[in-house]
Amino acid sequence: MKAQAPFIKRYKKNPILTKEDVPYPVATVHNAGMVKHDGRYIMLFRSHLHNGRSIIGRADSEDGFSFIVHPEPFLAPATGTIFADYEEFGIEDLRINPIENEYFLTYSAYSRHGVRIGLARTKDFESIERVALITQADLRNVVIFPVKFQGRYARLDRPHSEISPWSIWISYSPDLVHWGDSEVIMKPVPYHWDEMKIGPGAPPFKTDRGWLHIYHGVFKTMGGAVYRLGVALHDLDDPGKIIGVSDQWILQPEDPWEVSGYVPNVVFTCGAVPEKDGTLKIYWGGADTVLCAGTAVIDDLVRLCLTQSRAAL
Ligand code: BMA
Repeated sequence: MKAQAPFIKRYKKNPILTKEDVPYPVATVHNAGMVKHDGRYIMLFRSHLHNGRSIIGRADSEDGFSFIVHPEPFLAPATGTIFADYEEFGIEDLRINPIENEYFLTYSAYSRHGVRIGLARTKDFESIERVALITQADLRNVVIFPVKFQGRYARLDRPHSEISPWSIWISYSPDLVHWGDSEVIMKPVPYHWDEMKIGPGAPPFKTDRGWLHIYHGVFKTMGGAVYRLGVALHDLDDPGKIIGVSDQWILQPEDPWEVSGYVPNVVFTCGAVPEKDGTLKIYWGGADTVLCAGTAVIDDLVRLCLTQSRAAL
C-alpha cells in the first residue's frame, strides 16, 4: 500500500515557540535540537541576537508541544579557550545526539575562519563540557548515529563544494573526535525539489527496517531558495548504504510563518522524537523566525522510502 500525503500533520497551535516566549531579548526562535530525557521534552533552540549572531536557548515541555523557556541562554559562544576563536560569530543549529546514556551536542561554530562543528557532551543538560571541534571549515549539519558499527561511531555531514551540489556524506570515528573514511552517500537530483543542495536534519533513529533520517533539500526559484524536508532510510548494519530515499518531500513551507519571515520559504529541522506508539514528533524552524511542530506515523515514512524511492546517488 502506498503511503499518502500529508506525511507530517502540523500541530494545530503552531507556531509552538516565538521570540515573545523568550525572557531575554532575541530576534528569532528556530532550528532546535530535541530529545525526550527522563520523560520530559528538551528543546535546544537557536536564536538570533539583535546583532545578527546566534546563541542557543533551552525550553522544556511535558507534552512535546507546550514549552517553557529557561530564563538564561543554554549555550553562548565560548570565551577564553580554543573554542572562542571559532565561535566568535555565533553558534547555530544544534543537534542532540543520544549515545551510550549521554547526549552529544553538535553545533555550527561560526568565525572569521569559516564554519566548523563543535562537539559538547552532557548527561543532564545541567553541566556541559565542550569536547572538541570535529571538522575543519567548511562543513555543517553533523548528526551522529546512536550506536557503533563494527566498533566505530558514524556521522552524516555536509561539506561545501564549488564543483558539485552540496551533498550528504558519511564519516567514521573510534572516539567521536577523530573522523575519517569519508564517503558521499546521497546527492541532490537535477530539476527535483532538492536539486540545489541537501543536508542532514534530525539525528537518525532506528526502525525495524533501517535508520530513518529526515534531511533538508533546497530548490532555487526566481523568488529565492525554498527549503523542504525529505526522508531517507539507511541500512541497519551499514549506515553508509541507503535503502531508499523518498522521491517526494514530506514537508514544505505552507503556513504563513513558514512562507514569510526572516528568511522566507524555509522549513528546517534539527530534531525529531520517536515515540513508543510508533509516531514521531518532528520540529522545524519556520522562515528562520519561529518554531513549529508536527507528527508523523513512522511506518508511513519507512514505507515511503521503500516504495517511492529515487536513487540516492
Ligand atoms: C541554512 C542554515 C540554516 C537556515 C537555512 C535557511 O543554510 O543556515 O540555519 O535555517 O539555511 O536560511
